[in-house]
Amino acid sequence: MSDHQEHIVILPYLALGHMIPFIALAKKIQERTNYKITIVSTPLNVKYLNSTIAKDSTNSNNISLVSLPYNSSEHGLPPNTENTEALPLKHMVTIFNSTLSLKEPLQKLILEIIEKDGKPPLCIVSDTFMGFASEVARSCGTFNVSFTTAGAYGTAAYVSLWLNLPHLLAIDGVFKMPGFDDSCCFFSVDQLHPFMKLANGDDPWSKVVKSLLLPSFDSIGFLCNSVEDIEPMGVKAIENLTKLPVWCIGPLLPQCMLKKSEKDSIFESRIGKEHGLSPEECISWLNEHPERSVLYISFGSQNTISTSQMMALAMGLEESERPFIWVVRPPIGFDIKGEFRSEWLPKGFQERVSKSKKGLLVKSWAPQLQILSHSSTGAFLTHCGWNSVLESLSQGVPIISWPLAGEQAFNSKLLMEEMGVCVELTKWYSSDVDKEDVKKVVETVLGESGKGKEMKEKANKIGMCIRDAVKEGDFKGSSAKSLDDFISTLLCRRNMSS
Ligand SMILES: *[C@@H]1O[C@H](CO)[C@@H](O)[C@H](O)[C@H]1NC(C)=O
Ligand SMILES: *[C@@H]1O[C@H](CO)[C@@H](O)[C@H](O)[C@H]1NC(C)=O
Ligand SMILES: *[C@@H]1O[C@H](CO)[C@@H](O)[C@H](O)[C@H]1NC(C)=O
Ligand SMILES: *[C@@H]1O[C@H](CO)[C@@H](O)[C@H](O)[C@H]1NC(C)=O
Ligand SMILES: *[C@@H]1O[C@H](CO)[C@@H](O)[C@H](O)[C@H]1NC(C)=O
Ligand SMILES: CC(=O)N[C@H]1CO[C@H](CO)[C@@H](O)[C@@H]1O
Repeated sequence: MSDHQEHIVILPYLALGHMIPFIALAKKIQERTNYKITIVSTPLNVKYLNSTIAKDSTNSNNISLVSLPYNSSEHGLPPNTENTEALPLKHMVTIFNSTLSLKEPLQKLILEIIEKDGKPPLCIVSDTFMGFASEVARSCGTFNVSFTTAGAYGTAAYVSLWLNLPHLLAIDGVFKMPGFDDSCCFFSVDQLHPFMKLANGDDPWSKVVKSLLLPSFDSIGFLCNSVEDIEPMGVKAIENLTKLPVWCIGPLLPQCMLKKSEKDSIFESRIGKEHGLSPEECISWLNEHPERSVLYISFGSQNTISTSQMMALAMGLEESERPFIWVVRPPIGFDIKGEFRSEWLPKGFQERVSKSKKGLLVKSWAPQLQILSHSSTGAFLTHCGWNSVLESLSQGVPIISWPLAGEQAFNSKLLMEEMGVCVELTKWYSSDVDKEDVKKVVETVLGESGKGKEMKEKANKIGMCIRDAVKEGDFKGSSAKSLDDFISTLLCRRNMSS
């Protein structure tokens, strides 16, 4: 390797929803700078990352993968469990905590890199949940940067909640979220995931999450997979909480979604996932439906709902008579990778909706990007994971939210209150949902007039803003400029310290 070539080491959290934007970030920095990038993870995740990167013909040899020793059994996790996908909820805090064991091996790796390159890497970009990388960076003479794969608003609320526990002071179920501007600082205890509601500083979740997040404040700044103009109050809140600069460099989405004109001709598959349904089949089904008429339903790769919720959703959909594509995954209590069973849905549901062409049930994974960018798609019922939110908004598709984990209810609040592009159907696993609720919300959001029309217009505007943010060339968008600024800040710091 040449003496001048810079090297960046990146460390994603052990979840697919985090690794996907990390790979996109690595590619983006690599293409822009030609720096060498090393992605670090555990053995099985590296195997997965390797297979997804290998499938991508545009990858140069300058992105490499290194695995750190990790054995899930030694942490009390099921054997060969190295990421959160399909991991039962009760183990979630254990896998979080287990990541601390990567600290020493990471340090050893950085020292090896220094020996090989003759200088420290330019920086370590670590997931906000891997704050311990800050200490490793310092001890090795480099800089630490925190990358949050969630949105700015969701990140700020999530971090503030765990670090400050403001809900303990709630009055009538409402509390102020420290760090947020006074105009948008009121949050409701209802918006808290059951684990957060119980957090009091002494429970395992509070202790573990705090110990992982807090060291991230000791970095030189935060990278965020978002666009500053779509959630300025979130960006301000992170700056206010951390006293660090925030670079919004998102959305980290495939190119085909960001250039409206090309989207119909490009079939880029979602990395690492085998489709249950080919994009072509999906498109031809969508082609048979009027513009903006179809509801797309998916709760992501990590989450699922209960059997009774599935029943209510199915009945509500059938009564609404709106066409839908539904990615059906086994409900809670069933093996997430198991076979589909018809008893999860009302009797005869599948046959009826298939015969009437009202519904398309997809049993593993749907080509989400193609569906969202199709003009027949009118709304997205989603758990509000940030990747799904960005995918939907980038295409101007309004959202029906059903938060299930993490910071998702904060995302839903942002989408409803600040952006006006969303209606919330219900929350979490245990909540009751009625077929009438489903019907009502679907009617509202897909409605051609009133609130539905308003939401569509707002979503279109936000979509344009998102696509503009990543434009390169003479009229660079805000995220492209922000990425330039990030890289020049690193170089500047390197020069100051050497
Ligand atoms: C990645 O896969 C290739 C084969 O496709 C293999 O030669 C290589 O050793 C793998 N690298 C890692 C880090 O697993
Ligand atoms: C990797 O980076 C080096 C230094 O800039 C460059 O010479 C080389 O062509 C790059 N390799 C690939 C495969 O892009
Ligand atoms: C992981 O640890 C368990 C228990 O200590 C051991 O039985 C197993 O062989 C280890 N697995 C690997 C891949 O080293
Ligand atoms: C920063 O956070 C504090 C404490 O929550 C709050 O009072 C203040 O208004 C915030 N400042 C800005 C600019 O948002
Ligand atoms: C987290 O891991 C450490 C060992 O690294 C252990 O001492 C601690 O008890 C664990 N905490 C929880 C809540 O599992
Ligand atoms: C833990 C650590 O190394 N923190 C450093 C991160 O970067 C800032 C800015 O350079 C330093 O002040 C911290 O000490």
